[in-house]
Amino acid sequence: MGIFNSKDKQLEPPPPPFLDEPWRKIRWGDNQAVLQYVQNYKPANENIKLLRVLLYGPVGAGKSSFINSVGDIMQRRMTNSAAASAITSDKSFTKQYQTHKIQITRGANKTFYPFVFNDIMGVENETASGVHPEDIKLAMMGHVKEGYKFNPVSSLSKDDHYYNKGPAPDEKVHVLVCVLSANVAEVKKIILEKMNSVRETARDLGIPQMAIMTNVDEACPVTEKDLKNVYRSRHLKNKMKEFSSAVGIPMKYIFPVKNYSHEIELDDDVDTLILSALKNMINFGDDFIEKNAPV
Ligand SMILES: Nc1nc2c(ncn2[C@@H]2O[C@H](COP(=O)(O)OP(=O)(O)OP(=O)(O)O)[C@@H](O)[C@H]2O)c(=O)[nH]1
Ligand SMILES: [Mg+2]
Repeated sequence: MGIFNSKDKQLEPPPPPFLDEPWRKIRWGDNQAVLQYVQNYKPANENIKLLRVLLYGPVGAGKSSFINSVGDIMQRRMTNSAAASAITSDKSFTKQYQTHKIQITRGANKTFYPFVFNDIMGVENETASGVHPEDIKLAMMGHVKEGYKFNPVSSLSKDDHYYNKGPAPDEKVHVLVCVLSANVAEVKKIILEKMNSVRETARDLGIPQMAIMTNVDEACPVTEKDLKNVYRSRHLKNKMKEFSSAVGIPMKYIFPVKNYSHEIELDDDVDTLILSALKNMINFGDDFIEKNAPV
């Protein structure tokens, strides 16, 4: 039986929540090849030792959790590098500018992967709250020194001790990643405006941009049950389309992920989505390094 409106005219039944075929192909369980690809990565230019990824986005979107999750996957165990918030709040948990490196070997001769992540304070709702968009721009250009404590009221000034006057090529950002949660109804206009001004700067600097959509588990119960449903969920696809038009990043540069949040063991499907996003981050950043680095 169909659904009838007041005039007894039959309405279209709602579309089924699941697509027959996944709309993006991804090789579940083929993590070894991607893991190896990432493990073997070396920046395209030998004058650049590190590929730098900058994550930005609303408070609580999962920026720190994503960095932690990449650390967990690369080190094949649970770690705790970019402490994530344990409670949800509208104030940013991350307060300082910090570079997160991932160890290859532990002990006396520590070595690190040649890609690093910069974690920043979240973009907040009010005008004088959260990270100052100008600080994100300065970070992209490599002017923000490690340990700088974000001040929502004013941006880092040129004579501040934390202002890096002459950033080296690998202190600059090579790929900008917008982080959004699939589990929010709508991103507020003021947040989008702040994010758009960051994107314009990245565009002017030629820095490649992509996005990750976190919390796909919380936003879609069937995906929570089985992460392999992520590209068959109509809801998540619509959510991605919504984000794509809100932030102006094409769908093909948006990657859904589920961050490690409560797990104590690694999971192959969680790893597949995060590695897929990570591989693309590295590739986009490396394209930029190849084009722009000094020879
Ligand atoms: N279920 C689930 N929880 C997540 C996911 N990503 C993040 N979380 C949880 O969401 C909360 C906020 O995550 P954070 O990583 O601290 O977010 P953030 O973007 O760094 O936030 P600020 O530093 O405050 O701007 C934490 O409790 C995480 O465990 C996800 O993909 N799935
Ligand atoms: Mg954080």
